[in-house]
Amino acid sequence: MSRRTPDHRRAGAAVLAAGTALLLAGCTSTAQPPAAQGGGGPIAVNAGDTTCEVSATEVPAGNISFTVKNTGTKVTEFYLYGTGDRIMGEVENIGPGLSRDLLVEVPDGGSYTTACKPGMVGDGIRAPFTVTGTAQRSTDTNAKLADATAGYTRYISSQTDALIQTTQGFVDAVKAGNVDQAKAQFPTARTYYERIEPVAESFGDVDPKVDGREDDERDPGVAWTGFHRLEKDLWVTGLQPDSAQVADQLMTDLKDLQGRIPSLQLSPPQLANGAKELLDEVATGKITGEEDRYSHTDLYDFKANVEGSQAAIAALRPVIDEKDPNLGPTLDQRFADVEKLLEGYRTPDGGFVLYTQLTPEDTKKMADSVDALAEPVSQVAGVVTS
Ligand SMILES: [Cu+2]
Repeated sequence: MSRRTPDHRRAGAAVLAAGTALLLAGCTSTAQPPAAQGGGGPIAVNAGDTTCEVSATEVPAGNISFTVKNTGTKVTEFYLYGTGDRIMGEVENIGPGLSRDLLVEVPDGGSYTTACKPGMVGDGIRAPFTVTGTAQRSTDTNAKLADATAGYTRYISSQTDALIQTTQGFVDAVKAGNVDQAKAQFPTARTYYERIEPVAESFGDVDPKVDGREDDERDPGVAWTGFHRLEKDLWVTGLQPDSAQVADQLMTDLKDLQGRIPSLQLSPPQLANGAKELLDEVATGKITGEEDRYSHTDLYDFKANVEGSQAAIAALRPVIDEKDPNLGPTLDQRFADVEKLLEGYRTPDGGFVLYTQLTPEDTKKMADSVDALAEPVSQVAGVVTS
């Protein structure tokens, strides 16, 4: 999670689907073309410090695209929520003056909510948003897209199972007061969470409990819980009278997450958006050392975020290859470049060096390499829905 960290990096050129139009003629997909909105283009969102102007508030069901421009002075984010604040789509970390695109598949008509969150805190500036009619799900009309989401859902499910198992070991060590063992297990248990973080975030209330930071905004009376609270206990303050209780709560919250996976119904743009979000997480949370600020085990999370991003892209790969044959090899190369760079920071025991051992040149190289990867990844949502 990276809600509070300003984005100092350049915005990747998130041009959706540019250059794919020519390929459409030979494309065998039966998916419907993106619905026209607001005169055919994407819906423009002007996100200011106190305003959130959305150029259309009623659109037909189908693929809906937004271009979010930050016209304010704070880093902002934009959400489309369904019932119960279920996140249909989001873009985070939009710096002042920057624009980012968001493509969301909304097959069911009904009442939705748009929200800009200047400063990336609180409930945001909200407005009702209506989707009319119904559209066929792209996974109902395109077998390759159906395979992609089914394959990725299996990945999510296996990662969640492993997360429960490894976190149990970590929780047991905390409860036994075995600090060394708990410290050793902390980065490993987190790996499974960091690989699937966008899915956990889509459930809204899970991620703040599991992965929240001490300085995150919480409702009055809500205590700071989760991995990072225990990280502080283990590395800084020593185990506290309520550490065991926090550890048990972490398991409860993760089992809650696991229980929600069977009802997960992911759309292809969500896979692509999630792959991009994971790279944003790397840029804003790991390369800054912000996420694991007590243990400095950020590179484990970095690796896990990249692996999770790669898994989502891999699931979509047959569709990518069908629609834009040049994109897949570029993605392969950029993932390989990041992987190679990270491998240079391994320790003899198979782990990673601590964040505090990195020089500014190291983190600069990492940021550049992740930027270079984020650019083709940001094209995937547009390509797979074209
Ligand atoms: Cu995180």
